[in-house]
Amino acid sequence: MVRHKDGMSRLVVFPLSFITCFLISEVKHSTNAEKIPGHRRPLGAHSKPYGVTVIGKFSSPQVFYGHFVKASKPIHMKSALTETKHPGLEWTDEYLRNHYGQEMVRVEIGKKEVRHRNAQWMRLNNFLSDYADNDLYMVNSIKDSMEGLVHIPSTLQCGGFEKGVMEAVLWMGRGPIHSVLHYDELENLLCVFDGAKDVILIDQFYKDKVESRGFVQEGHYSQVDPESVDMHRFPQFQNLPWYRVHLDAGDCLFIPYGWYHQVTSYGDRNLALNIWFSHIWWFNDDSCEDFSSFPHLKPLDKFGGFASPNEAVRSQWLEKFEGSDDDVDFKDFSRRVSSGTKDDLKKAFSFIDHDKDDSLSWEELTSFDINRGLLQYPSVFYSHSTSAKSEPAEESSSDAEDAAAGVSSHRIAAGQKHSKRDEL
Ligand SMILES: [Ca+2]
Repeated sequence: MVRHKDGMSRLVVFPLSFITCFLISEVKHSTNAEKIPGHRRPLGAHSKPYGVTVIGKFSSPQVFYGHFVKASKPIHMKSALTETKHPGLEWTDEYLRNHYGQEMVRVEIGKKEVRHRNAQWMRLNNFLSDYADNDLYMVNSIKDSMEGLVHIPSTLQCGGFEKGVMEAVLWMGRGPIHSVLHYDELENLLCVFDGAKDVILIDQFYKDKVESRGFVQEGHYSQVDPESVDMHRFPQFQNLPWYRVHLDAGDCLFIPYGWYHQVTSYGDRNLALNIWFSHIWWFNDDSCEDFSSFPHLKPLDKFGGFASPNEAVRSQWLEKFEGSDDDVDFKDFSRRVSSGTKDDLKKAFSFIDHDKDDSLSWEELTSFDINRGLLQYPSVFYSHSTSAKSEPAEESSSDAEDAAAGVSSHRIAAGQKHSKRDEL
C-alpha cells in the first residue's frame, strides 16, 4: 500500500511540477512580451499608425507629381476606379475565362509569400477552377495578348509618366494572403478590383532601421514575419513609424519607389492590378495642357505598350538634370553627366540634340532612343545616382485640399526630398 501511495504521489507530483514550470515559463514569456510592444504580434502592432492623404478620385498629373511623386509620399485614391467605371470592376471569373482562359499565368503556391519559391505556370482556366479551394495565388506579369487588361488612368497620361509605364501585374486569389515586407525600385499604383487589402507602409527614410537586420538586399525584402514580429530578432522595429491604408474594391494606392510595404489581401475573391512606372525627375507641364479633355482611362496600347526596360536607366540618368529649369547646353551637360570621354560626351550630346540647336530640351532628353544611346555611349548613360537622403516631409492636412483644388505649375523642377535610388 505504501509503495502504491508513493507511486501515486510521484505520479501526481511529476505532472504538477511540469505544469507549474510550464505556467511559470508562460508567465515569464508574457511578461516579456508585455514589455516589448508588438512582440509576437502582427506587423504594426507596436504603435499606432499614421494615415496617408486620401482623395476621392484619380489625382491630376500636376498635383500627383508635385505633392506625391516629387515629395515621395503615398496617396490613397479612394473609389477612383468606381468613379471612372474601370472595366476591371466587371472582370468576373467568367469574363476572364472567356477572354483569356487559354493564357498561361504565373501562380504561387501558398498564401504566405516565400520569396524564391518556385512558381508554377498554368492556364488561366485551370487557375480559375482551382483557386477557391486551393492555396493558389496568381502573381502574373501581364504580357502580349493580356495587355488589353491594362488601362492607364489620367494621372499617368502626360507629364512624362506616360513614357515610363514599365510593367503591370495581375494578382488574384482567395484571402487571406500575406506578402513579405519589401520595397520596389519603381513607382507603384496598386488598384483593387475585388476583395480588400490592408497595406502597411514604411517611409524609405527609415532604410537603416528596416534593413539593419534580417534584410535580403538582393530581393529587397525583410525576413520579419508580418504575422508575428520577433522583437528580439528585429528590435529596430520597435520604434518604426508606419502608415496603414485599407483598400476596398474600387480604390488605388500610390506607393512611392523605395517605400517598404506589406500587403494582406482579403475576400473570397481578391483581384488587383498594379502598374509600375519609372520615377520622373521633372514634370513636363506642356504635355498636360489639354488634361481636362483626357479620358479617365486609356488603353495601354494607345501608348505603344510597355516602355523598354532601358527607360528605367534613362529615368535614373535624368536625375543628373534635377533642378534644371532651362534647356541644357553642352557645358552644363558635360558638368552634370561627368562620365565618359569628352569625345563621347560631344557625340552623345549631338545624338540627343534632335533639332541641332546646341541645346537639349526636356522633350529631347526624354525622347531620344535610349536603347541606341546605351549601345553607342555606355560610359555616358550608365551612371550612378547622386542625391542624398533627407528628412521625410511632415504630413500636411492641406494636401488633400490642394489635390482636390488642383495646383498648376510649369515644369516643376524635382526637389531635394528623394532618398538615394537603388541601383537598377
Ligand atoms: Ca535641341
